[in-house]
Amino acid sequence: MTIQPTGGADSAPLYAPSSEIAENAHADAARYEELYQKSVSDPEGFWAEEGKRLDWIKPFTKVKNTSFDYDNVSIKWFEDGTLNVAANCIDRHLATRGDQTAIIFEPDNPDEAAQHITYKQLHKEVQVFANVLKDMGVDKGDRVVIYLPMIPAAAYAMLACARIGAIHSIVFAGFSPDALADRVNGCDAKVVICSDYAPRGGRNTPLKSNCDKALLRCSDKVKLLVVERTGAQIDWVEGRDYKYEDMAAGVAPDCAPTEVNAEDPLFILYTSGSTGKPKGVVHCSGGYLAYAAMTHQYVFDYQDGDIYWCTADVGWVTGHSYIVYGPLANGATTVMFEGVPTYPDAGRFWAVCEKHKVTQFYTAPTAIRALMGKGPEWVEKYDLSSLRILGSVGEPINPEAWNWYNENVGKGSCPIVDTWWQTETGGILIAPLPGATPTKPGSATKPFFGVQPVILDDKGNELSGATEGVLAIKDSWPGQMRTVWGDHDRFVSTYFEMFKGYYFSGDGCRRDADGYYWITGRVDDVINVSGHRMGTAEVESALVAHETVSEAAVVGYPHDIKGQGIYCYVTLMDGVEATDELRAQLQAWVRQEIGPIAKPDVIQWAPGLPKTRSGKIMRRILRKIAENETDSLGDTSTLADPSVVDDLIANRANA
Ligand code: 6R9
Repeated sequence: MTIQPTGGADSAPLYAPSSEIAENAHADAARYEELYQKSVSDPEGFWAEEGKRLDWIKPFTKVKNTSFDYDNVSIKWFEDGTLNVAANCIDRHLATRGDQTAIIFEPDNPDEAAQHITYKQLHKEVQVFANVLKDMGVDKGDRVVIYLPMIPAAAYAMLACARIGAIHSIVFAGFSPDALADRVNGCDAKVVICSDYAPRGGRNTPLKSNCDKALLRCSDKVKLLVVERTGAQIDWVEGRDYKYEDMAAGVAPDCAPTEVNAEDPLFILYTSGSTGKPKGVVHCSGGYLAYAAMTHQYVFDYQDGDIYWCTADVGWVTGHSYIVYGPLANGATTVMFEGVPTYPDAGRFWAVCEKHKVTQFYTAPTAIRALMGKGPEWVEKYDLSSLRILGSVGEPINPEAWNWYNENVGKGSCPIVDTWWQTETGGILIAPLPGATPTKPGSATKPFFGVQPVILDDKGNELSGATEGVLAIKDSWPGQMRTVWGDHDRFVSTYFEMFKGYYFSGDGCRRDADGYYWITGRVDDVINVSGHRMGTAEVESALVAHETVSEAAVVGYPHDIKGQGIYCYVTLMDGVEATDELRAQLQAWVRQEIGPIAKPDVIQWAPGLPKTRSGKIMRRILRKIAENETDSLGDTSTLADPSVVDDLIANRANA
């Protein structure tokens, strides 16, 4: 059985789901239409029903209370219901699937044995972890920062927080001590959880020692809980540091779930915006979990017995919603992979799919492009017949990568779900449903239930039919973020100010004649490097923090594997010599300040930057130069000194 491309309304090929997939899926085309219509014509009724997919301690009577009105932005779902998120992800499955595997842990080193953790074991581990946190003084509403590799303890720690009503904030284990300290301080965390080391791709990141450095910049009340991963040597600060294994041996085995309100925060996740300071995106308990669970079930067509694998890291929102919360709320078996796609070789993903008989595989275009470059032989070595559905997330997937994924990994018979969403949206907003939506390579296709995308012009007018503009959403959905931690005004001004009455996504988008959505990338100063979001301002402020740098401007440029690369224009202090050595130093500096993902790909020395007479850097021009589109620079006459542009073009670095 092969999926045959047939023509859509435009020239893009259209891949219809096979009848076998459509018949067995949670939704076929007719069902999608019916449910979608209901979800937008009667959101109250639709979500009242969907809210029941969770176990409530006190059932909700109010469903939706949301306003996108600029003067009164407020989002509440199921607001008078109470529940416990960990009980929904674990306890309620015990009677029916206690011995089923909840988490398959696949370590970085393929010679190390995988672990199969059942729901019963997960229940035990999470209760003990919760009691350890309580012992350390963590109460309902307190913040806990988690800085862990992709090991089961990361899931235990998240669920332990949820069990006692504490709010977790995960910091990606690839972030630097400075980035970690900013986030610990930003949410005023009581406890930080780390491991001794983080094995990844055969290397070992010293997480404990990173914490030691970070905590020098934090309140001395912050406690550090250290989980053992490798057992290698670490330093110890008496009175501040707690060894998890010792603590766990001394606590009670049972911990009753704490009752929380649907609108109590479940987690904070810091993400980049167009200004320098990351925002603490707040997600709450009830609506988020219902939405994560529902999207996981429908978009991946999750069925009992499936082995679902999302290759993201729990440090990103994809790991929150689609490794831990969504799958576990659905009683699924979810794979946690500690490693990287190319270690020990470029066949690792497929080796893991074969080994665990993975049915749904969800990854990022950057990984696909990297593996594509290694040749199809790495895929062909493995038996991938267990795969049923493939997913993509993080950035637009280019049709070449889509086709390669479809032909080599899916063997032409696995629907590809290209899922568009954001840290802010909590769950998938635009994506095909495997049994319902014919796909087009490069399009995220159609909205999920309850989601009303609109395309606006730059004045905020809704455009109809086939068109292009910015992507906004017309009404709330339960997984939506509620606020920016500690700064509700920033929440309102970032997402609701520019286009009144809508949630503004920050993405550009095209809609074709079939009503399909094609995301064209960010329209703000956010760049997307290997699927990781980064504010150009963050890289700029790291650069100017270096003693030799007087000014810096950073833009994205097309990069074959990463999607976008980081291109920096740097003006040095008077008297500093521009050498290749200094260039390497600055690259290392940014890497150390933010983390390896932020390492500049290109640094071009810029004796001057193109500025308007009021002193604003004209990034549009810098972007064009970085993209090597110097013949379409547009109007440069408003520049204070147009000659700087000629110099930048003449000395353009070869990216
Ligand atoms: C889930 C996640 C969000 C930004 C988003 C957009 C880009 C994500 C995409 C996509 C095209 C897709 N993005 N998925 N662009 N097609 N399927 O990635 O969250 O890290 O917050 O990034 O990523 O630009 O605005 P986050």
